[in-house]
Amino acid sequence: MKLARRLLAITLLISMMLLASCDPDKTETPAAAAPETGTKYKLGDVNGDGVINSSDYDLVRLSILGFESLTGDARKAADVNMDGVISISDYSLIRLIEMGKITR
Ligand SMILES: [Ca+2]
Ligand SMILES: [Ca+2]
Repeated sequence: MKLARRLLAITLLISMMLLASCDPDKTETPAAAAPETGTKYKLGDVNGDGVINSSDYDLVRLSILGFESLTGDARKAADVNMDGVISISDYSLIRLIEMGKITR
């Protein structure tokens, strides 16, 4: 069971790295800080800057990997499928929104 979890974590990490590496608009700018709580949020706009772009899915990726803690409106905005969990599904949805493949 432990091995299965490790394999799942490694697969998730590799998937996210592959998704990030195939984005032609990807810039090297670090993800912006998450917005403070109490403000109105927009699903997918994790950093609250009004647009959905690589900074938003970078925050979700860092959250999934445990390097970033999303709280308040940032957490609500990151939970795009609204299942109560920040997961690879939310990351994928934000990427698809950013690429214009789906609309909310
Ligand atoms: Ca944003
Ligand atoms: Ca979710």
